[in-house]
Amino acid sequence: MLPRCRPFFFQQTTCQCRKELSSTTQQFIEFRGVLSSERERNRTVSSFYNQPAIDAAACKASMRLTPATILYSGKSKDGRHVLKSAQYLQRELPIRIAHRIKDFRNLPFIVGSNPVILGVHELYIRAFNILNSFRPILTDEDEQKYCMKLQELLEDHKDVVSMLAEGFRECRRHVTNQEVVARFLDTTLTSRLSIRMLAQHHLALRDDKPNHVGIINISMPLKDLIERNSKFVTRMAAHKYGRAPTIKMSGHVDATFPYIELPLEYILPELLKNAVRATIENHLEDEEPHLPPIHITIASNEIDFVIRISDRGKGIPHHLMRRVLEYNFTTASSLSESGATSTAAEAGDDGSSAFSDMMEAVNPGPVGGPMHGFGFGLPTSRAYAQYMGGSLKVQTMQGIGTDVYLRLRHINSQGEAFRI
Ligand code: ADP
Ligand code: K
Ligand code: MG
Repeated sequence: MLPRCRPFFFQQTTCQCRKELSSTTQQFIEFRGVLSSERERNRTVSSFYNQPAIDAAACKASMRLTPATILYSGKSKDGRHVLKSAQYLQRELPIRIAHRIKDFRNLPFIVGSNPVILGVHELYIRAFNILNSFRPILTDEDEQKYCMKLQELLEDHKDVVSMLAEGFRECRRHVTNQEVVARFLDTTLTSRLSIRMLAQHHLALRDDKPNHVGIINISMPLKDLIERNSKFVTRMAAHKYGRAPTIKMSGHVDATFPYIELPLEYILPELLKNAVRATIENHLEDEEPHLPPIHITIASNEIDFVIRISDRGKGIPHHLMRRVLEYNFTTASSLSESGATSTAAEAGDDGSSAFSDMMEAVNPGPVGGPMHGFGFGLPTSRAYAQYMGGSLKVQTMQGIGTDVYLRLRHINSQGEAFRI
C-alpha cells in the first residue's frame, strides 16, 4: 500500500484551476503529478532498504524541552523566537521521526508487513525525507515555506492513530508477545503526540491568539474545556442512541492555570465516551431522565490537577479488569468478527449485549472517532497522561460503577518537570 503521495501544490492546482484549464493542459499537469508522485513513491520504497540518512538521524539523541522553556522562549519583540523555533524543529523532527522508523523496522516481521502498518511506516519515511531535505531555515521566507510543509504533514498524518488501531487489530492473532506491541504503541503514540504539539506550537506562535503562547493557554479554565468535551460526547451519544446521561461537575470548578489543551482534547472524550456507553448499556430499560448522571470532580493543587470521572454504569467485571488497559481489547462485538480483535468473548464474557448489537449498526468505523470499538481509548489515554508526567487509574465497584482518575502535572509546578 502506497498512500497519499500526491504533493500538496499539485492538489491545489487541480482543485482551484481545473475549470479554467484546457483539457490538454490538465492532462499534462496530471501526467506531471503522476510522475512526481511516482518518483516520491520510488524514493519511499527504496528507503526501506537504503536509508543512511535515517540511520544517522536515529543515532542522535532527541532534545526534549520542558513546557517552561517553550513558554519563556516563545515571545520576543523582534520576532526572532519564530525563526529560532523553526530551527529547533528542523534539527529535532527528523531525529524523532528516525527513531520511530527504527521502531517500525524492529517490529516482528508478520506485524511490520501488515499493509496498514506498512502504510504508516511509509508515511514516516516520507515525512523524514521531506523534512530532512528542507533547505536550512535562515530567513522568514524559509520559515513560512517550512510552516506550509508542517501543515501538510500534520494533515497527512491525522489518521495515524486509527490506522495503527486497524493494523494491530488485523494482526493481533499473530502476535505472541503483546508486551512488545504495547511498548511500540506507547512510544509511537506519545512520540506522535509530542511531534504534533511541537509542530502546532510553532504554527501557533505567529497567531497572537489572546491568552496564548503558541499552544500553551496561559490561563486555561479547566471547567470550560471539560464542558466543551462533555457537550461533544453528549451530542455524539444522542445522535447514535437517541439519549445520553447528564454530566455534572463539582470541586475546583474555578481552577484556571497554564496548560496545553491538545492532550486533554484526546483523553477527555475517550473517558467520557466510555462512561456514557457503560451508563446507557447497563440501563437499557431506563428512560433518559432516569439515566444515572456522570459526575466529574476537579481538584487542582500546586503540583498537579486531577479529574475524576464517576459513572454508574455497573462497573467492569473482575475478569475483564486486568485487560481493559490493553491495546485492542474491547467489549464491543462489532469489530470482532474477524477474530482479530481481542474481545470479552475471548476473556470469558459473551460480549453480546443488546447495546453492543445496536452499536454495530451505528458505528461508523475508525475515522471520525467512533464511540468505541478499537480498544485504544484507555491505553492511549494512559500513555498520554504518563508522557505528560501524570497517570490514569481505573477504580471500579462491580455492580455499581467506575471511577477514572486522570492526574496531570502542572506545567509550572515545582520540582521535576516533564518534557515534550
Ligand atoms: P473501547 O471503548 O474501544 O472498547 P477502551 O480502551 O476505551 O476501548 O475501553 C476498553 C474496554 O473497557 C471497553 O470496551 C469496556 O468494556 C471497558 N470500559 C472502559 N471504561 C468503562 C467504564 N467506565 N465502565 C465500564 N466499562 C468500561
Ligand atoms: K482497551
Ligand atoms: Mg473507549
